[in-house]
Amino acid sequence: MKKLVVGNWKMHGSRASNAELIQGLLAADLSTTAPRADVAVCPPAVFLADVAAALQGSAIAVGVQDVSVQAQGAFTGEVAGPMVREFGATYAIVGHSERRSYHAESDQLVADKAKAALAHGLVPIVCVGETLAERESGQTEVVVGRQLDAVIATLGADVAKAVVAYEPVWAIGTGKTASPEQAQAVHAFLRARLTSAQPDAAKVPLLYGGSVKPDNAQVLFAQPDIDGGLIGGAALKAADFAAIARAA
Ligand code: G2H
Repeated sequence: MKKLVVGNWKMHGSRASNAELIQGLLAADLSTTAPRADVAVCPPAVFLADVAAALQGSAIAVGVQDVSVQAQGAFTGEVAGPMVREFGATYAIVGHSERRSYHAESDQLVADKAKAALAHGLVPIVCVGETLAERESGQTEVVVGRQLDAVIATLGADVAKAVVAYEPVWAIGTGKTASPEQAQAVHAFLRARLTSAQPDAAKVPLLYGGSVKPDNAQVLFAQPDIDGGLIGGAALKAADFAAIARAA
């Protein structure tokens, strides 16, 4: 399977810094220097049009970091799938742990967002992951299984069209990375859960996220059930992001 490497810019950047970052990514010529990876970046929604225009014709796709469950209407502050499609988005991250914790997004809301993304022509990148306390109390599979089950139940056979990202909360932006063995074990669990629910979902790309850097990407991506990465901090430096894509 071709790897998928997605940059999650979170709430970083300005028009000037984005232009510089994109210039660096285009100069890295990822279509030839990272041929084993599909690559995408997810800027803050307000920059989507700029970034999509700057990357048009390149090998780098664009996505958003969240999407509304609604298509339009009186939902102040929300951004809908058809709107971001119009501005060139291909992917929508849903259920990132920062949204689950800071915005109280439930498993069902995340699943509904994944469904809305698909309905509007976006590929949902559904994030799941456990906190440190949950891992230490042996609850990792219970937590990620519950998060994934909501998506399986809501999407049905369409879950095969989604991407799933395993992001242990304790490894996000902390510099702590799950060991390749820890990540692989959870990915194998997620693969089995998906496949037993929907045989077609065996091919759902499973991304790892959480302090992926150029120096740990290769060993993570070499694991049999790790199909790529969701990259935060290291996606803000063109050289680092390009090196991670090349590690695929
Ligand atoms: C996890 C990841 C990107 P970072 O949130 O989604 O960020 O690579 O900075 O840990």
